Amino acid sequence: VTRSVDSAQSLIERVRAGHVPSIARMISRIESGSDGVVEQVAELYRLGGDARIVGITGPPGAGKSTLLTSLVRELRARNKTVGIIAIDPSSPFSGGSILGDRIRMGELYHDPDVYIRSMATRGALGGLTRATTDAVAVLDAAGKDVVLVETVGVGQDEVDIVRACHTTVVVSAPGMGDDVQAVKAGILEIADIHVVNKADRPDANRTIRELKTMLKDAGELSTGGWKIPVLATVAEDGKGVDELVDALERHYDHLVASGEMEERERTMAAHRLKTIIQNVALDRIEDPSIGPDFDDAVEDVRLRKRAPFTVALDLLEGSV
Ligand SMILES: Nc1nc2c(ncn2[C@@H]2O[C@H](COP(=O)(O)OP(=O)(O)OP(=O)(O)O)[C@@H](O)[C@H]2O)c(=O)[nH]1
Ligand SMILES: [Mg+2]
Repeated sequence: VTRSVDSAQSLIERVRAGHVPSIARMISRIESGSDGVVEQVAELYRLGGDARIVGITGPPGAGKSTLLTSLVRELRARNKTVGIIAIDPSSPFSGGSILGDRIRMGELYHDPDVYIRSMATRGALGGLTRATTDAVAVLDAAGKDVVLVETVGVGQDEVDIVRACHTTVVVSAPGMGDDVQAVKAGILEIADIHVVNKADRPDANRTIRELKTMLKDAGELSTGGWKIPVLATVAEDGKGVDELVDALERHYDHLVASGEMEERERTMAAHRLKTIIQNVALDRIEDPSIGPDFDDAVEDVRLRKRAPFTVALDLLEGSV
């Protein structure tokens, strides 16, 4: 027992030192729910809190992964260490390819100050999983200056990413068709920074104008003293990426100076707690060794013997 405590301790120390294989092992332990991982994550969580967490979201194919690669290059040029969690889009909406990303980000895998990890998307209740947010906490505790979280902006993830990050960057691209209007409408209010990627395309200016008009109409060009920038990038050759890093730094300074940082971190903590409570409650309710039988409860509701709300409360009480 002493030995496993020792090795658990040294794993945490190696993670803290930014040791790449140890970070990888720690995240694998999280993914597989290994013994003692809850305590390890708890310790790492207490040790973290210094990283800037930046969410990158947007419709499939907008160029998020390519932009991420250029963004990391620019951050490294400014001596920042970087962690990346790419939420593996198993959704049918996305053409996201891990293999493609690996080739695209290939050079980054050789830099010991960059750590990249793809993780499966969605828990039982949708959105970012506990494993994903725990992995962010690991990279934070590992001393990464910036942790980037890439998600495909369709549905619940869009809202979730805001509740897990200090700054949210929404990436769109020109010529994505009418449905991009709906996507934009859904993600308009979550962006701290808008990026129109593929600015090398001739129709990029129109997209930028449209986006600015939409923001203006929604009265959201500026919130809490922060003027939401609409930036143009060509992720493939890095054009506009230094302006994006400047904007990220300005936003961070704004959060600190305005006191909004505290508010965001409160939102992040509250959301994490709520998500965990939901997951734990559901796990317990569905575990027949703990509470009343879930399948029996389902039958009672199906046969209308008892009302869903009553049954749900009974299950919750029986599970504690
Ligand atoms: N012309 C042009 N093409 C780009 C640019 N950035 C990315 N692309 C291309 O757009 C395609 C999609 O790029 P990705 O980076 O995989 O896009 P993504 O948003 O990560 O895609 P998903 O992960 O599938 O949602 C690729 O073929 C890229 O080479 C750009 O600035 N200009
Ligand atoms: Mg991608």
